[in-house]
Amino acid sequence: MATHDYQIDFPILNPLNNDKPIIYLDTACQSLRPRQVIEAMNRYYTEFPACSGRSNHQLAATVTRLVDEARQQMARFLGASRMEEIIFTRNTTEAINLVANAYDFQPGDTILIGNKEHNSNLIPWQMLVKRRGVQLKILHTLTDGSFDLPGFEQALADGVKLVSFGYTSNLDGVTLPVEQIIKLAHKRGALVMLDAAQAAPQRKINVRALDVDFLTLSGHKILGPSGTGVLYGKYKLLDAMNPFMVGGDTVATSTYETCEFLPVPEKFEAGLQDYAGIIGLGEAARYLQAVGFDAIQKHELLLNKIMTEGTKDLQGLHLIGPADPALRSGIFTFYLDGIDSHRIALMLDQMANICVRSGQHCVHSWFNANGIKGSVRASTYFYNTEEEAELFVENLKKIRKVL
Ligand code: ALA
Repeated sequence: MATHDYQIDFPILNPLNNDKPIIYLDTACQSLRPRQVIEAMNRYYTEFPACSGRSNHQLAATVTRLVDEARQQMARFLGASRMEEIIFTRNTTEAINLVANAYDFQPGDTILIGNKEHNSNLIPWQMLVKRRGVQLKILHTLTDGSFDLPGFEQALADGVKLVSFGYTSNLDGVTLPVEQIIKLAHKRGALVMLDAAQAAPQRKINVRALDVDFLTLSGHKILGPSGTGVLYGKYKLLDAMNPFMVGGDTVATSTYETCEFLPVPEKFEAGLQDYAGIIGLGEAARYLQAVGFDAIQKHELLLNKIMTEGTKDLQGLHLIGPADPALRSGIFTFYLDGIDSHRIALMLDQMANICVRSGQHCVHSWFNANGIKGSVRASTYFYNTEEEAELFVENLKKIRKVL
């Protein structure tokens, strides 16, 4: 992969702009954005900074057209059958909250999630337990960290309304066998939602081929603007759901007593939207498709191998997740005996401009259950080079030597 050619597109990586290059290994939190995305957003603010779907003047008509194009782009990106199945949200968190609050869950319904879920796929369900009397069940991974298919089948046999799993874990990078999961769940009449926030940046997703009922992603992890995201849902399901947030542009008309809601997707997109963000997100999807997911996966594996092999003899290093880097996508999460993870992250930053994330990565429940205080997560993408992965290893060794 010609990583250096891509780096030119990312302002903080472009060597022409920076004498002290940043080594950005925090893509699992937020990816960087190429200039094409930034320029698409700037065009909105400079050339047609108006509303979509409301006013009739020329600026508004341009925004309406570009928002429609972005929706079509995201529908193609996910393989949706129609663009109305794409709901723009602020992020994955909002998309999951939308389903949790708008789907007609009944007291006693069971929601099944995994034991490594991000807080965004845990807390909305905990709230439903309190507010609507649903039951929340947790499926634990097997001792080797792999998905417990027999345990899953057993849980389904007990009756489950919705299964909601992280497609790829933001903690250890492990991807679930989603095809099998969806088939088994549907056989037992359960709906499936996939949190694809970490999967969408590195694999081709086809919601129709998967037959998944709901799927969420965050724009900021796929080269898109902060504060953008998508909820995909099968049209029939979305159509039957009540809106979550209500207000302007969700209704066809209203009286003082009542209102008539617009169809999907408008009924789920209340108020003025982040038009620059939506247009930028469409551009991000276009850019990512041009890079290609096969190339991204191959490159992530190359870098993860360098980090895994380079640190395997480091005294007191504990890897979180499987030893084989091929099972961890672009994620390398670890802790070092005797050194606070935040201290490691600060030292990497100060010593070599290496940006990583430290702490519990919004998966507090897993860390608390396992009695682990925190960890350091280095996450790579196609814009990282082999030399950067080697520098990460080198600096980690230096830290181990001095502490
Ligand atoms: N989910 C994001 C992360 O893992 C915030 O860093």
